[in-house]
Amino acid sequence: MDLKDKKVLVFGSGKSGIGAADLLGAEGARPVIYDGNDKTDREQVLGKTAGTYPVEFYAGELPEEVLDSLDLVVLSPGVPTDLPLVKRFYEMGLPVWGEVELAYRTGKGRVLAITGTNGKTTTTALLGKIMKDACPSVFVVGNIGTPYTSKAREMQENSVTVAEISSFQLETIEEFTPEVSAILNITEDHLNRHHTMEEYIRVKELITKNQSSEDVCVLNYEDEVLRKFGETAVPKVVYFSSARTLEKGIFLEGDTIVLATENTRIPVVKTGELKLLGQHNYENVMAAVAMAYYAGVDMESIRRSICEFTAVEHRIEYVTEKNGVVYYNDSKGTNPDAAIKGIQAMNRPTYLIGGGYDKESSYDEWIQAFDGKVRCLVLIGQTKEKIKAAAERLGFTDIVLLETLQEAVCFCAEHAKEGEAVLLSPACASWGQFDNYEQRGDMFKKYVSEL
Ligand code: UMA
Repeated sequence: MDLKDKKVLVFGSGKSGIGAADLLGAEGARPVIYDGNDKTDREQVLGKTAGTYPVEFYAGELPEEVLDSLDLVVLSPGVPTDLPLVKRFYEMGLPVWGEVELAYRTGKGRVLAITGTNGKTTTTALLGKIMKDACPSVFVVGNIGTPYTSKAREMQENSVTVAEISSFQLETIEEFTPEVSAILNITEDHLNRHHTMEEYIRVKELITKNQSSEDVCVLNYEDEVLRKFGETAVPKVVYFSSARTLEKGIFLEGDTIVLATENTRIPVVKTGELKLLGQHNYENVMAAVAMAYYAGVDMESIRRSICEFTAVEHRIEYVTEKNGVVYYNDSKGTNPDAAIKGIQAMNRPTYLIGGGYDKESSYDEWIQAFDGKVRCLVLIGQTKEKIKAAAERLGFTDIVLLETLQEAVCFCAEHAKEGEAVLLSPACASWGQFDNYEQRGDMFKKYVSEL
């Protein structure tokens, strides 16, 4: 579609909406920014745009005459596709793209894309580093925090885009085609948005929707759903495994990551040479290595990059030590499965701060993973009563309910003793109390620094 002079509704005025509007404006389209929240401040939103193109703005109700004049709708990831207004767009026959689709159609060069319930940010950042160390023009975009749309116009034919793509973003792709994709794992998350596990799995698998047999998809062999998906997927499948030796693929053998192809067997690295810790991180490393290798990067260069790479902010991030108590920020633990990795990584008795926005998850497995390590579970947010009930049902009763993150930090600081840890790993999204997990993690670090 030639975007010139097209009237395009940009739904959502967050990061993605601003990125999409700026891209559309630069392409000569006429963007209309719309936000369902009627309290959205017009001046604040318009102030974030590039200011180089005419733009309309509406919040709350969208006037009928605007609706009737549209050529295209671009959805922000947070906007559900089954919202009555979105259903109306479909009924009207309007094309509805996600901002990833818009960016893909406007951008140039090769695309490597990663999805999965957990580990995608670390894998994206790591693959981004590998590619940056090997190629002159690399963009790391998507769910990781930099909207894909905000970089699309800078991309050239020789560019490589490394994109973290969430299920929310995959729901609205049409032509988006990564040359190499990866699905790291699929565990229960975002059921309030996708309603059933079947639908969540279907959406995640859409990352391969347009891939041909020339393209590659990297899949986790230890994830039953993905192992099965690999049997029928169209692209060439490369499995990774942290639990067994594979005939072909990439796997952990003892303490060595090995890549085996039809005719070679390459010992890539020993886990002790990596700065990333934990089995889940070795899986992320294997996925990134396989993606880079099949994207044509030299193994010596890959090896150097992965050995240099350190952890991502907000993911089991060491904050500081005060009075013998170590503070960790795992704000990225936005679902029970991610939070299980957080508590598993602790090697001291831990004051665990959890709770937040309700994504209709089950907390049982998370609570079972406490494994005697949690001295006290400090709960905040919408889910606190629900988590408390689940914990008590499972026989865990050292629970404190508080209102704010600041109160939680102060409580932990007052009670934790030398040799213990305080871990923010909420098992829930931050929405309701914070804009996003980054803000929640930043506030945690601020409150800790003020102790
Ligand atoms: N809005 C509506 N109606 C709705 C829902 C939202 O009008 O029904 C409006 C809100 O009022 C708000 C705006 O949309 O003004 C927010 O849009 P958004 O929720 O899409 O958020 P962005 O700021 O654009 O950030 C999005 C991603 N957010 C979500 O997917 C919820 C960010 O992922 C991503 O980093 C960013 O685009 C850049 O690509 C965050 C996330 O939490 C990190 N992702 C989920 C996750 O990782 O689990 C999927």
